[in-house]
Amino acid sequence: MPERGAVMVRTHCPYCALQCGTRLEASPSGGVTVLPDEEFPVNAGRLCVKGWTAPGVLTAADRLTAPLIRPRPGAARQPASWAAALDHVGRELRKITAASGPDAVAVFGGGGLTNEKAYTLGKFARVALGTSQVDYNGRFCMSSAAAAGSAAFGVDRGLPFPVTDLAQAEVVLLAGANVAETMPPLMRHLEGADLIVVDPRRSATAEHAALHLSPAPGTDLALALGLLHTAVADGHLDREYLDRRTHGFDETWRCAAEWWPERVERVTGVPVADQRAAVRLLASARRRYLLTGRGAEQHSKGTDTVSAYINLALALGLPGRAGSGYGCLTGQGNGQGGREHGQKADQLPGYRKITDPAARAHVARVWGVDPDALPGPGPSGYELLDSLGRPGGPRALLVFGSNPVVSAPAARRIADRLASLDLLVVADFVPSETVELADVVLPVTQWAEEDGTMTNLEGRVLRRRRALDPPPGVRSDLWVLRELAVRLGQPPERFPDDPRTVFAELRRASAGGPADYSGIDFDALDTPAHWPSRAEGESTPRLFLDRFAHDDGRARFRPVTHRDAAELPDADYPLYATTGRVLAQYQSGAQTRRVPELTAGAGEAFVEVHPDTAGRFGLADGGLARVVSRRGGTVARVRTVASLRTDTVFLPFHFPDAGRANLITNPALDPVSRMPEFKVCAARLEPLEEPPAETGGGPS
Ligand SMILES: Nc1nc2c(c(=O)[nH]1)N[C@H]1C(S)=C(S)[C@@H](COP(=O)(O)OP(=O)(O)OC[C@H]3O[C@@H](n4cnc5c(=O)[nH]c(N)nc54)[C@H](O)[C@@H]3O)O[C@H]1N2
Ligand SMILES: Nc1nc2c(c(=O)[nH]1)N[C@H]1C(S)=C(S)[C@@H](COP(=O)(O)OP(=O)(O)OC[C@H]3O[C@@H](n4cnc5c(=O)[nH]c(N)nc54)[C@H](O)[C@@H]3O)O[C@H]1N2
Ligand code: SF4
Ligand SMILES: [Mo]
Repeated sequence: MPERGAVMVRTHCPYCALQCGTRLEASPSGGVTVLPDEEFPVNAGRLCVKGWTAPGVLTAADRLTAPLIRPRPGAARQPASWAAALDHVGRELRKITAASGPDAVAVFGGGGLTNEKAYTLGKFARVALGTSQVDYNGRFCMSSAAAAGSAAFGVDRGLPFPVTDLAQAEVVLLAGANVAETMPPLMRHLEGADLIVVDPRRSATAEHAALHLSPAPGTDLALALGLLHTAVADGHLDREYLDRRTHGFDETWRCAAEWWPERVERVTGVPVADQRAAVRLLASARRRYLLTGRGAEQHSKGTDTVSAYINLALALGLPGRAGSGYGCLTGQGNGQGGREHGQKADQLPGYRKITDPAARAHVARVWGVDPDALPGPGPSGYELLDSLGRPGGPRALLVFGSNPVVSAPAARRIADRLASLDLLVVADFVPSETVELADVVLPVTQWAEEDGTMTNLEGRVLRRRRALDPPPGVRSDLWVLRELAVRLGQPPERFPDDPRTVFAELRRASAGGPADYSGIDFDALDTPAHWPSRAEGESTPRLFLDRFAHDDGRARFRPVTHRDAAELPDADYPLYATTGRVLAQYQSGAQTRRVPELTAGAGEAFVEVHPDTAGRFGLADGGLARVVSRRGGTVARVRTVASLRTDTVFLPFHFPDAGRANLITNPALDPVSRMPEFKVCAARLEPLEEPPAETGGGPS
């Protein structure tokens, strides 16, 4: 029972793509408590520690509550009224555009933005700014899986089935996903299955596995080819399924035929016996799933790697069959919706292509503009960030929902690019490391203070609901975009700031596209609605049961073969360094580093090292090390882990300043998805003296 005077609101966690259902209780005194929503099937009464503590960010001591402006280059920032801040940004943007053209202004969005914000941000870039220079942090997250999924199935929806289907699985292969830490409530649906975990580390998830395969970072492609090889050699090919539902197996087999198990063992380090055991386990079950996460995807060959895993799933006849399937575990809160509605460089709403004349005509009609006025595709996330302030590159950037100073690869280089801009505008609710560099800071509302929709990893569209009033001085992202658009000469009615009105427009803009939301009613979202929804009330929890989304209804094998990571260990940098996440921190840590319960156990940068390797480099457990690559060095506390490969070290990327894992990561890009190689580079370790007194978030 809510306390007297308290209001109970059903909404969802602000963080990951699971979008656990929550009940918020806002007390009249202004506080808010969170409880899991027992009725929401994804988390069914559970939350992880980040979900339980999410209200802490609402009341963060350093929460942004007034706009800030740097009046002149080099001057200190000062608080300003909203009118002054928006007028200043409008004037500067008009000046830059007049001098250097519309592409001199760039936009960087985020997969945590609601559908309405992501949609409006893309529209704002194309219509109010007229720029092609727009992309978002999902490029660093979902892009490889999206490219491979679209190629195979004709459409990209992370999971083409509800997570509750996994509860019936007998075997689940998790490739590069540490869900025990990154989506803990998901583990409950996996309890009945034998898990095969592919991870260079014996991760928390691997601890639950029936079988743990531990390839060297960057060698999954060889491993997946080898598993396909063994599956075929041992007679597990589903010929009937191949003939009826797929194209292109023969060419794919010609690639996999060359990856016999002994060769795969030499490249990956996974013993032949373990490869065979994995195939035997997969083949022994009727209900089986193959899921990929960032460990397999964040590579300069991420797209081919996901394709290789999909090829394996297709050869066994998994996708599009009740009780089986392939899926990619989407990451950010709105990682799915955020990649559908047009904040991506090559995209218009509804997952339409910006190069498709029919798509341009449709969306331009909804927006009330001339299709020829819409710009073409722009550069990908990393390429966009790396071009900032260079000759011919953008001179201004607007950031909504990302903290690239911590999360972009080769972070020092990107921070330098941001610092070289004439104008950096950041909308956020906390002073992130990227906010610290901004010339104009715009303080915005958080999850519990706003309405909107999010689309979780199952393509399920959800309602985010407002439970309490934002602090005075804070405005919504939609309001900010409308006010800026008006200052750029747009009619205000073209940029509504009411989420319900924006969603109604998004329905029309997405109608007929691959991610079709036209049948979804904002006010009826207590009833699950999985896209595509082409008619009022239609929901599609399971895709592909009858046909795949290609014109002929068949899935496509994609022939791929192994290649090395962009950088391999050598005499100077003898180790593989890989990066990822821990349970108690989220992404760049901008939010979770402000919650004391979370920093208590995970408050500073660390590096996992095998004890023998630590000894070899003169390091002690609990001491400090510099982890050095060709891009630079990062400072981390040594944690010796006996189950780790001796040739590999692991760093979480949640920490700021000198503790940023991204000071060492390699920005080599996948040729198809333009995903950077977050998951492997060559590195060495150096012991470091303890500094006299600790400063900042990282041990610097
Ligand atoms: N606690 C927490 N949860 C989160 C997030 C968070 O920041 N913190 N972020 C959310 C987001 S946006 C995302 S994208 C998801 C990510 O979710 P995951 O993909 O589960 O997360 P990661 O830790 O990045 O990577 C998973 C595993 O990949 C392994 N790995 C490294 N290199 C390789 C390799 O070459 N091959 C294979 N097979 N594995 C490798 C790492 O050791 C790691 O255990 O998590 C979401 N949930
Ligand atoms: N080395 C390494 N680097 C990685 C990864 C890795 O595995 N290894 N993973 C990559 C992946 S998968 C991802 S998704 C990225 C994520 O990295 P980032 O893009 O930096 O993600 P966040 O830390 O979530 O940053 C979101 C920022 O936006 C703010 N914010 C949140 N919601 C809103 C909103 O609604 N409006 C506005 N205006 N602001 C908001 C938050 O306060 C925060 O400052 O990192 C990538 N970087
Ligand atoms: S698993 Fe994800 S959505 Fe659920 S409580 Fe944790 S962070 Fe929030
Ligand atoms: Mo992500």
